[in-house]
Formats: sequence, C-alpha cells, structure tokens
Amino acid sequence: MFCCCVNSENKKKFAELDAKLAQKMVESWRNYPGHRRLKSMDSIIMSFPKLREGLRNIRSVFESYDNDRNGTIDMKELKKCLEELTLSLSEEEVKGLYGWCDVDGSKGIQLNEFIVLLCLIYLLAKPSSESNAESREIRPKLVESIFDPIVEVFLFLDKDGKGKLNKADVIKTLNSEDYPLERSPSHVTNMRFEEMDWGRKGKVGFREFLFAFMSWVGLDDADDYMSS
Ligand SMILES: [Ca+2]
Ligand SMILES: [Ca+2]
Repeated sequence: MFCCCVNSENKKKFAELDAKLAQKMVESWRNYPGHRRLKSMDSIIMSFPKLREGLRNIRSVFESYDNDRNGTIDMKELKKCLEELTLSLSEEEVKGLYGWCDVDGSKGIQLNEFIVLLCLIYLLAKPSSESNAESREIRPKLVESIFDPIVEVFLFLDKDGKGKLNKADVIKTLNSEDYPLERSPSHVTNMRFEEMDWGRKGKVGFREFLFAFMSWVGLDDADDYMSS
C-alpha cells in the first residue's frame, strides 16, 4: 500500500516537472528568436554532426562524476555533481529529478539520461527572458552551446508554441522535406513521432523529444537505448 502511495506521489511530481518544462518552452518560443531562423528539416539535419560532437563531449563530465566507474550515476554521485554545479536543491528535489530522468527504471542514471538531466536543470534554471532575473549558470559555455540549438529544433517543430509537439505538425514538417534519415513515406514519420510519444497521447514534451533526438543525431549510447 505504502509503495502505491509513493508511486502516485512520484507521478504527481513528474507531472509537475513536465508542466514546468512545457511552460518554459512556451516562454522560450516567445522570447528567444533562434528557432525562427530555422527554415527546414534539411538545415537542421546539416547540424547533426556538430550536435552529436557536442553531446559526446558531455561524456567526460559524466565520467568525472561516475566515481565507482560502473557506467551509471547513482544518487550519491548525482548529489556531488549538483553540489559542484552550485545548485542547492532540497533532498526532495534531487530525488524528483533523479526519478524523472531515470526513465528506463534501471536504478541509475546512464549517459543519455544524464544529458537529459543536465539539459532540464539548465532549462529550468534559465531565466524566462533576456532581461529577467539572474541566471544560475551551469558550466555555461559547454552546456549552452550544446543545448540551445537542440531547444531551437524543438521550438521549430512546435508550430503553435504551446510547449508540446503535436503529431499533425511534426508529421507535416517531416514530410514536407526530403527526410534524410529514411526517404520513406508517412509510416516512417509516424514511427519517428511514436518513438517520442511514450504515453501515446499525440503530444510530446521536451523531455521525450530530447531522448529521441539523441538517437536521431546518432549518439552511440542513445541507439542501444532506443532499441532496447
Ligand atoms: Ca557510478
Ligand atoms: Ca537509468
């Protein structure tokens, strides 16, 4: 019984975090102009090698916190990491983030989950507009240069700026170009969307998008993950 309560409590916590993130995307869509410069999927795909390289660079950060070198970040290692990023989060918040990003339930944060975790912390700590509040910076150079372009891709696909991707818009955008991952008809773009749409709700938030995106750009670990 107790266990069920904890789970539903967690679910509520994750839903709150997802809502916060969606709100952040709505604000970014309005306040940051970067995504309006993107014209087509083609131009986005041209940037995949650079993005893949950037994401790979996070591996060294990951390894520096994986003290026992077992390939996953456990709760203790994560706390150390957050401390060094000078993020003062409560025990509850750390647990929330940990569970929110440990999506495969493997009781540990693997590299791709760690990338998502860093990105979500970066986004949620980022001020809503240029003029707004002071920013809590997380290794700004490394992190910004990697995550900002990925956020722009999400915002490009989010045609109505509501903070979630809807299926019709994504499929339309992917189909309107030569989709170079596979030049195939709509069932492929359907599949691409379904890779992201875990809850089969026809709407995809940034967290789900980011997991799928790492696999699209060809990040090594992400592929194992998506096919497992
Ligand atoms: Ca470890
Ligand atoms: Ca995991």
